[in-house]
Amino acid sequence: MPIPEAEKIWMDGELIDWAEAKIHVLTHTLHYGSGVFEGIRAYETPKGTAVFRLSDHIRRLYQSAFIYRKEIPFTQEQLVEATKQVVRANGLASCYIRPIVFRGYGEMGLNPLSAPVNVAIAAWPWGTYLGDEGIKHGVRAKISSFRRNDVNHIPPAAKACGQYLNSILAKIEVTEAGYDEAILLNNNGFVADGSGENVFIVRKGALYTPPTSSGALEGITRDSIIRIAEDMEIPFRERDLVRTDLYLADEAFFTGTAAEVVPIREVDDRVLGEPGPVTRRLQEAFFRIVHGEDPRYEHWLEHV
Ligand code: PPE
Repeated sequence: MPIPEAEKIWMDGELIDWAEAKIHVLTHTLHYGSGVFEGIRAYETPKGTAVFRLSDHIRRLYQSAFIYRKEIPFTQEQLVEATKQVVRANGLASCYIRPIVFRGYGEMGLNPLSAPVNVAIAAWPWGTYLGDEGIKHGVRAKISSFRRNDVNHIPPAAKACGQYLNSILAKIEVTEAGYDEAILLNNNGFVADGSGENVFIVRKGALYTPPTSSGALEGITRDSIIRIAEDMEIPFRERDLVRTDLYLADEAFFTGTAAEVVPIREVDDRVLGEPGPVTRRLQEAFFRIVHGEDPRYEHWLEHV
């Protein structure tokens, strides 16, 4: 996807011009993937632009950094404020926001602890991640032959730059084969998540998603959907899923900040069909909430 340019990027405490947000070629994270990042969305609401669950995203950014013993030279409150500032400064009514905390220039080698820590926050307009058709009619998913990073190899609990090589391998494999999105199994053969999404299925009216111990990221959209489903009294359980649970599901869908809520129409050429009623209800509720049309979930919206 070509990035549509916005005007300003926040870097280490100040707003600078988009074109000036550059780093040295010997930046530690460029070589070793030692950064951590977040993906956040802001939406237009009747009360102005609001960032969806911003504080929860920033909290997860600090948790990712904590796993890699990286100290972020700002407080969480400062990064929450900086994120809002980026959205305001670019005049974006709705956008995708990418905070990244990376090991900067000054040290090489695998012990990162003395390398500097830099922080940048960028925002730009990003439409549907898996296509407008996909969000309406569902996407074709394929299980990748690459397995999800094991919890004791590159812990999926941290949203770290380097771990996305795993997603990249899976995404290339399945998109080159003509599918829209990859699903990764873990080393034990259980479903973990999509290349950049969590996975849910519906069977006999109940909702299931794999536990984070499977290697699934503790997604903020995942958590939102679980809470919305509970409020709708849709039975829900975290449970290990095998590939045939996906084949035999009545409905299936992906969740993620970039992807939002996307129905899965096919898995490995087994046709599940058009989005089912539970997926539809959850998807509609999600879009109403992020657009500020459901007062019960106002607390998830952080206005800029
Ligand atoms: N699993 C993975 C592997 C993942 O990368 C994401 C987010 C999720 C689940 C869903 O998490 P959440 O966004 O908190 O609901 N993926 C981010 C990056 C996507 C990209 O292409 O870059 C995102 O959606 O922002």
